[in-house]
Amino acid sequence: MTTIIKNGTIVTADLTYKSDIKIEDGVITEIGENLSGGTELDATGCYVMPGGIDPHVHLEMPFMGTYSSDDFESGTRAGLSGGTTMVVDFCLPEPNQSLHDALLRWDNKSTRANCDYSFHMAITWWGEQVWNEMESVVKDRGINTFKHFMAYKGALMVDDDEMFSSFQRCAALGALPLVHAENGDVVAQLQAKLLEEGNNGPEAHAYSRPAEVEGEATNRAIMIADMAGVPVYIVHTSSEQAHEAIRRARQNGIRVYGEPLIQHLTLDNSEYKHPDWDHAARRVMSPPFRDKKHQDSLWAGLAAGSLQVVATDHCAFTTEQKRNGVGNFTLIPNGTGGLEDRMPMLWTNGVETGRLTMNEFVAVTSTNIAKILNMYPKKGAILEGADADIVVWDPNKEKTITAGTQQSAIDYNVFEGKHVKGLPRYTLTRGVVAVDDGEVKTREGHGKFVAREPFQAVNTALSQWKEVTAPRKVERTGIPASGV
Ligand code: DUC
Ligand code: ZN
Ligand code: ZN
Ligand code: ZN
Repeated sequence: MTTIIKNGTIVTADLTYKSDIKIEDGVITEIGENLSGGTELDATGCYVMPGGIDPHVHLEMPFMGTYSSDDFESGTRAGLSGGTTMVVDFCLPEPNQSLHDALLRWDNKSTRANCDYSFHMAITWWGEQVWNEMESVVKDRGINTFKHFMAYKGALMVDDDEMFSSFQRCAALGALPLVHAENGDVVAQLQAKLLEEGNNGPEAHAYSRPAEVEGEATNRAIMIADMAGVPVYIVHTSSEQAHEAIRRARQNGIRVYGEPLIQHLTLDNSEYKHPDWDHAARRVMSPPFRDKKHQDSLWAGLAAGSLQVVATDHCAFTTEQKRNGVGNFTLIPNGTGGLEDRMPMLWTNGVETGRLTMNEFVAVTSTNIAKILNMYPKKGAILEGADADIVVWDPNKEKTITAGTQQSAIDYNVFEGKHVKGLPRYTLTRGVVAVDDGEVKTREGHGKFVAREPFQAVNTALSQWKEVTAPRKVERTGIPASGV
């Protein structure tokens, strides 16, 4: 099957130029002028960009006594409708569960995906079995990223001992550790104190997770990763304190990546003071929304390159599910949606306002993460030989976001009423048209798992925690994401 994208302007992380694209059997086979033959898609007046990659989603995830309500079908459909052509979900083993058994469940759920996907493996418990299985997860399953929760005490949280061990294992295997950086012990104490004082509403959720909680944990994760001799990726970076820790480490030659969410960039903590309980509870996520000072820091980080990726942490719960926390904010399922709106919201608030260039937009929505996760240029690129995951972006197409017309399965949208300018005319997932002249088509089961090779391991810690007798040899080849 041949498709030609005609008359558009290609925008990549590096270049902007006019050219047509030929796609054969899901792969870009030619980029050049005046191409013809096959099905033609008219991109006149549009930017032709690598499809978005959302590296942080939780689809049909068992969490806080329930399951997140978008599954691999509705979640990926929502993504495609907004120009996102790949998602990476987190496989969460239960305590003492084999990592491979947990993966079987994720394999099952993901068969319905409308676009390609991959998994991160979460380290939810620790022991010799996990240490052993990590090797086959990397080598046999093509999963080169391991997530660590420093929060959710008594549930998902790992302590420093476990984290340091796991990071060293990652270093040896050529895997990249990911961290949810919030000090779970401090959060637990603050939650108990707030409840004791009678603060049980959604606004107390934000009080229980101040920016310091995130700054401390981010700094600790970075230092521990440095001692383990492994790069580290901080998910949902939401505060200046966390950003500062990342910036400082990068200046010191430590490879750290930071991932702000579109929610934290565009929504603030005044939402938690809304008089309507449902309104506030629907916005409860961790870390919580912050004030303008933090938002400005995140935008600055994207422009300056000290933060590299914009994600969503898409974890959608219905109003009914949120109401589990009436009378006790700690029981409100944590999570918000964003998969469908990430690209239009970032374009509108970033490119349209001049805060980001179009090339930076492509870098932070697609190319950077493809490099960091070691799947570039199969993903995140418009190059001959790359997968034809492409969005034909109409910068003049507008809409007002509303739950009534969204693809997501839940009954509200945290961006309700926001006006966006810049939307897909076409979205292609490996050459298959999923958004056709603005209209979403279901491609259930089309999505394939994307395996990712390990990185060449970085075996020398950059820090001095052990005696150095000879000049230290620092391996720098093959480390993820050179140039990111
Ligand atoms: N934060 C959320 O808000 N939801 C899912 C998990 C997380 O860390
Ligand atoms: Zn998290
Ligand atoms: Zn998450
Ligand atoms: Zn308008």
